Formats: sequence, structure tokens, C-alpha cells
Amino acid sequence: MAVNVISASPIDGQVPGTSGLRKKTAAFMRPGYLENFVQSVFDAIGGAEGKTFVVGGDGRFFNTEAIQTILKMAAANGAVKVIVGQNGILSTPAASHLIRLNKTDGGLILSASHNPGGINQDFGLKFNTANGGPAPESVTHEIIRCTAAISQYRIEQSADIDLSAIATLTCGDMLVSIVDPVSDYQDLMQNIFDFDKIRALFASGFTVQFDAMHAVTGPYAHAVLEDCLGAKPGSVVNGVPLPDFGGGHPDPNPVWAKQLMDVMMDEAAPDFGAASDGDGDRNMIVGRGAYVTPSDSLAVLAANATLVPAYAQGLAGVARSMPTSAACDRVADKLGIECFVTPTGWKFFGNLMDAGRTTMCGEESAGTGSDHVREKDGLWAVLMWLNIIAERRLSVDEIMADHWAKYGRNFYSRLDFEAVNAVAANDLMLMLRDSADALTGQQFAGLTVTKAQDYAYTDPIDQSISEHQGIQVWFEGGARAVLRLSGTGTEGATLRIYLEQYAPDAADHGRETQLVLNPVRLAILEIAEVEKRLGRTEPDVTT
Ligand code: G16
Repeated sequence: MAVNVISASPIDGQVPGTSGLRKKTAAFMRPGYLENFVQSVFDAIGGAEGKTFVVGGDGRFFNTEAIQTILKMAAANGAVKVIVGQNGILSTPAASHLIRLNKTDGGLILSASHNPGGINQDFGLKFNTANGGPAPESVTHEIIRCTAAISQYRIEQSADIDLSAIATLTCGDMLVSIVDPVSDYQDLMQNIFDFDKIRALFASGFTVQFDAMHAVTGPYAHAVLEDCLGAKPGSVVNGVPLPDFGGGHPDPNPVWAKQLMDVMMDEAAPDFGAASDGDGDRNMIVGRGAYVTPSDSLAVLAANATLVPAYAQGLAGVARSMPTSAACDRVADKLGIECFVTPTGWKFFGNLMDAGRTTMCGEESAGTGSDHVREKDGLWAVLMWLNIIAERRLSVDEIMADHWAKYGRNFYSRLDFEAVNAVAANDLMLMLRDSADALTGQQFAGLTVTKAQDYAYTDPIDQSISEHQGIQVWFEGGARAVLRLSGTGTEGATLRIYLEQYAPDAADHGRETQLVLNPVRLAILEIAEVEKRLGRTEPDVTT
């Protein structure tokens, strides 16, 4: 076999964020850039010798080229086998499942998730460990160390592998097993849900629109919703994955999934709408005339989980990221189960699920999932809703009204200030960290701060500590604001401000969200000096 050992030196900007390394595609295509990072991943995990991996991505521009490089590097580093999705396609949850199902040593997932794709857009690569979940901070810190110390990378000198057909091939001495991206995942879903009940729901005339946003979930949604469960043909729209996602922004929220929102807000809307993102781990749920926030969706799924066969015995616990609303805390309280609060990033749920402490997890950023894999799972969330509706035979807005009547409503919104000056944004966060303690008792825009905190997390399982994970500010009357910098942006910095207001009384539940949140919004904009420091008065995106 011909292995090239190529000398390399550290390249700036190879620091993984919330979910692996995300950069402009052109940066990844620079000579040696991808190779340096892949070699650093192998070095960080003690080498690839004798190991097996799963490799796949969301089909965005540069996906297959990058996979060819990874296969040749895995072979040159001594891996014995790589399982790869046909045509290089694997959704993030399907990749997580394949890692677990085949007991591999981990996987390399190529995606910049909800960020747009194309030569002028974004690309990403992350490493998931043997439990199927995103690498924990101990591993990502080691990867960062290796990117700064790299002196060479190894790559097999061989022709590209044909990924177009299901087959077992070789690359050097390494086996390359090309698998159907959908079938194992579909089997898993079939074991979790009552497919017969959902089939009966569709057979009764229930209608759905699933917007795959020209991203990876198209083939999964076609197979599961239409071919297997009997949703009428055409229920899946934008179902063909495209390298540039059709020029769209595959982020399932009311702003970027406007096409679906317009359909669902119409009188003739289908009964149920949903969308998923670039790599299939995020979801948006919307009923006829009723958008469900991700925080509320988590709470509803937890409250109704026992209607779904896999969770009929109840949940061990639930977990949410800190900026996610406290709606699921109230459900956990009523169910008498633990509710964990973690920093942003799915990787923080891994230890809790592995230890059997939590069954279901969710994040405000449109991620919901359970311990069936170690990633959030967009289609799983859609099937949870469908299974619950098939049991309860209520509409989405009836389910929400019933939920709020029982638990109260956590009004919630997120403001994103995108591509702001990174130095100014970091200074803003530093200022808040330094002044947090002194905020208590002060009044801003007429609201009194009751507590403020620079959020740090101690993992209950391995006691590892993660500091500076966002600023939380609580106000009189049950409002909370959270500020943090995004870990997934690729341009400047993105400041996220999360607003929440708890409303226990049913009389308030029909109020307009932004109106309810206006006082806390004005207060936090003043506290953070957003206009003065970032020169912005309005966010780029409000969800
Ligand atoms: C990633 C992580 C999520 C996290 C999100 C936060 O999502 O997997 O667990 O909530 O980032 O994004 P940000 O740091 O921009 O707020 P994804 O879907 O991009 O992998």
C-alpha cells in the first residue's frame, strides 16, 4: 500500500465550536486545511490504528470530496473499516445510530448543520465518540491541542472510492462498507413508535406537510412518512437534497422556513406541519395557525411521552440547555422526575443519557431527542408529535392550550444579532460577567433585577466543569433574559439574547408573545449596552 506522509504545520482557526469545526467552505478547501483537522482528530483519540468509524454528511457542497479525503486518511492511519452512507449521505441522527448499532469507535460527520451550503457558504466537520454523541469537551480540547502541534498527516495514495452503490470495497487495507443511509434508521423508528396508530391517523384523512428544505431529511421523510406510514404523496416538500440546499438557509424556524409557515397559517392548511435542518437533527413543529416553540415542544413531548410505546414506562428524567425555557421543568416537577439544566451543546446531554439519568432532552435551538441515539433527531420529534396526536386525536393548538392550562405558559423568544464585531461582542460579555453580581436590586427600563449570574456547569456524572456558558438575569415578576455568543457562526460573532416570561394565568395565555416580552427585552438591551457596543438597535432574526 502507498501511504503518503505529508509534513504539515498548524493552521489558524481550527478551533471547534458548539458543534465541531464550522468554517466557510473555501477555508475547508484550502490545501491541507481539512487534512490537518482530520489528522488532529485521529491524533487526539490515540490514533486510528485498528479502529472502525462511521463517515457521512448532509450532502452539501464539498461533502463527497471531503469524504474521499477522510477515507484515504483513515486508511493511511490504520483504521480497519469505515461505514459510509451511500453517496456520502447520512443525517446526523442516522450517523449516531450507526455508530451505536455497529459499536464503532466513533464517526466523522460532515455538516454545518442549519448554516447555508455552497462554495461561498459554510462547511463543517465534527467527531462523535463511540457512544454516538458529539465529542465532549475533554476530547475537543485535545483536538485543539493537536491542531496546534501537528507536524505531518498521513494519506493513502489511491483512486477515489465509488460511493454510488451499496457495496463493500477497500481503500488500501481498509474495508469501506457503503450502506443505505435510511434503512437502519427506519428500523429504529419502527421500534420506538406505534406505526400502526400513525398509519390509522393518516388513513383517517389527517394531512401533513414536511419541509425537508432541500437538505438531508428528504430521503428519510419520503421513506418513513409517505412510503411507510401512508402520508399522501407530496406531503414531503423540498425533499431532494441539493449541494446548496436550493439556495436556502436550512434552519427550521419561522423566519427561514417561511414557505411552510405561510402554508400553515392559511385557512386551508394541512393538520400538521414540520421542517428539519441541513443535517436532520433540528425540527420545527407547527399546527394549523399554531407555531410551537422548541421549548414548548420539549415540554409537551415529555408530558405525553407515555403514549409512545418506547416511553410507556415513563421517563428517567429530562434535560434542557440553560437558555431553553423552563416549561419542561414544570412537567418534570409534576411527573416527579429529575430535570437537568446544561450548557448549550448536545454534547452535554451525553453523560446524563449514558448514565440512565435522563431519557429526553431538548434545546431552544430546535433540537429535541431521546436516548435512542446521542444526537438530537428532527424526524424523531415529528414522529413523537404524530404518535401523540394519533392517540389523543387533538389538533396541535388544542394540545398546546391544554398544556398551558395545566402548567402555565412560558412565553419565549430569541433575538440574534448576527455577524457583529467579534472583539466588541466579547467585550460586552466580559463586561456582563464582571458586573453580574452588582446588577441585583438595580432597575432597568422599569424592571428590577432579582439575580444575575455568569453560568457555569458541573457535570453531575464526571464532575467536569464548564465555565462562562452565558449570562442569566432574572427580573421581578418571573422574567428571565440570557445572553451568550453563538458557537456555530462562521462570520464575526453572533450575540443571542433569549427572553422568557412565565404566565401562570390562563387569561394571559392568548397574549401576543413580543408584547408580553417587551419589558424584559428593553431591560436587557439596556443592561448589555447593545446599541452602544454593537451599533445595533434591532436583531437580524427574531424567533
Ligand atoms: C449546535 C449544537 C446544539 C446547540 C446549537 C447552538 O447545533 O449541536 O446542541 O444548541 O449548536 O448553536 P449556537 O451556539 O449557534 O447557539 P447544530 O444543529 O448547529 O449542530
